[in-house]
Amino acid sequence: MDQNSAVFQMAANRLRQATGVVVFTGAGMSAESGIPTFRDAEGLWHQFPPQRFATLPGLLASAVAQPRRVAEFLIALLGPIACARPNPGHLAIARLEAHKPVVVVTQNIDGLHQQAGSSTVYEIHGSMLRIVGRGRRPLRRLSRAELATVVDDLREVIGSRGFAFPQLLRAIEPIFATGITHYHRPDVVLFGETMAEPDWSQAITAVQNCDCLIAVGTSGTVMPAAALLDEVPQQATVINIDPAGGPGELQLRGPAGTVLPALVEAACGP
Ligand code: BV8
Repeated sequence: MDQNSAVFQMAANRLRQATGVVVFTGAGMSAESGIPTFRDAEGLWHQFPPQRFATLPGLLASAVAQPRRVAEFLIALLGPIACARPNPGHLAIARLEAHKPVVVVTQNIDGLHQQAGSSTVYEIHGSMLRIVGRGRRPLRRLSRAELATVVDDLREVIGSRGFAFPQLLRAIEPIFATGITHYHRPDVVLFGETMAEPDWSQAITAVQNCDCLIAVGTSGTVMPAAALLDEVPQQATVINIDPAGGPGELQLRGPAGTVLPALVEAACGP
């Protein structure tokens, strides 16, 4: 990313003049924190088709028919989240709050924006760090350490002889249980499920009232999240930060962990 380029300077000027900023992030935002994206070459959906692993009916059917494969999916999904830390991109977004009102709207479920210090974060696909009951009734928070223990337990049992559905359920009991008297699950929006509220409604309102939206690390393929960009006011600036490019007037092609700190410093000073 050439910080002397005209497009970078224009993006910095627009951000400096902005009075209300929305940062809209996808999986690419956390790539430099060690969390794989979904649709890049090594992405999760290439190894684990979402219709079988990211819908509730698909996941339950796969858990009965292929418990080892579901264990592998959960290890691949939860392992990186359990040991992730905010990267310089997350920290730069949090620093921006010292200079202007910032709302983060994230499709990610890893809690890294809050851990970096961002104070207004709408998790429109929910969070892996919260456990809910029926009707998404909040039950408790889940620490990264607890998540790491579930992953360690899965790694331990997956290789045992006779590993089957009952052993899988036992290993994931801290995050998922279903029964007549008890039910709990991660507060994550799977495909076919409605968006997390009130975050989704608040995200739409924030986008409708911003004058600068920075889209970071999203392929714009998942709906209705990607349709948020249709809610940006006509006169607002849309900056896109992604090595592959993406929707937006100003394209800053590069990794979030490098481009965001440079952009925030150019706009607001060190
Ligand atoms: C719903 C939680 C309705 C789980 C996720 C309209 C048209 C077509 C389809 C639909 C539609 N409306 C609804 C649908 C169906 C479906 C859908 O969108 N399907 C898609 C696949 C076509 N949507 C839904 O089901 C949604 N629900 O609509 O409900 C309803 C109404 C009433 C009653 C019942 C239901 C729910 C969708 C939520 C699904 N859950 N996640 C989990 O996280 O494991 S989606 C999942 O994809 C993640 O949340 C992820 O964030 C999200 C989007 O992907 P991206 O974030 O964009 O990630 P991706 O890998 O694609 O791209 C990464 C980008 O980063 C790339 O561009 C890459 O270049 C870039 N990058 C890489 N490295 C870096 C980088 N950028 C910067 N720096 C780097 N270092």
